[in-house]
Amino acid sequence: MLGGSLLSDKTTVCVEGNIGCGKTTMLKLFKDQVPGVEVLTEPVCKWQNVRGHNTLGLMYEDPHRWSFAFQSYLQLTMLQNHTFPSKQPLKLMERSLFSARHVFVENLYRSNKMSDAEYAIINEWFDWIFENMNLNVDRIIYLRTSPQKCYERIKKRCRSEENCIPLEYLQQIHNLHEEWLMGGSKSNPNSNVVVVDADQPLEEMEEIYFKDDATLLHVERIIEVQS
Ligand code: TTP
Ligand code: MG
Repeated sequence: MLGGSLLSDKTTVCVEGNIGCGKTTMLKLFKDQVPGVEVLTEPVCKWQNVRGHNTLGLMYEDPHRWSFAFQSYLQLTMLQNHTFPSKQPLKLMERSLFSARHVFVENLYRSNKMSDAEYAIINEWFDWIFENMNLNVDRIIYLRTSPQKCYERIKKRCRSEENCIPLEYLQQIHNLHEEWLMGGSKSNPNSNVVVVDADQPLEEMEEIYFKDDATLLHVERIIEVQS
């Protein structure tokens, strides 16, 4: 899954972790404080307005009916970010095609919200894209949180579509992140994953990102190597 050398022209790092773990907050910090980084936050607003349709809302209201359509569109928007030509040496992306597939689609299928045929079609698309397009991901930063913390943060931020998310759903999403990024699973064979304990208050995470040698500094070194 992961490929490319850190010495290649462009480096792509994807930030992953449960819903509400602090991905966007982290990306904003990088955008403001680290030169040479192109930050691509997740296009949630696109999902909320596909030619006037709030597909994120539809998916939460009736996942059996809408999850396939939603994940199909989401896959397109992720591909748009993967192929976005970065002007900076480091492209920092919120999420990826890989978490959409290995976490969210997988969860919808395992919880019987996506049918066998829908799952097969999404996977045909995913496999074709993976095999035919150069999705260069050099590193994943995994913001690892407890589902309980994410639950509290989601309640606090009040994204209206997410009012109905139960703790149990966050536990499932957490488990699949763990399976994908920590389990040495087949879906992530050559993993280059930096794990960050992101349970601390978001305000305190800044200190961790900018002081912890294993995370932010590592990314800065990538920029240094290239410049
Ligand atoms: P996240 O991708 O987890 O983004 P976030 O902004 O909630 O995370 P953070 O606070 O860490 O920045 O989820 C965004 C919403 O989209 C959330 O309601 C879950 C949903 N989603 C899916 O249903 N399927 C998917 O494949 C993805 C990537 C997200
Ligand atoms: Mg976000």
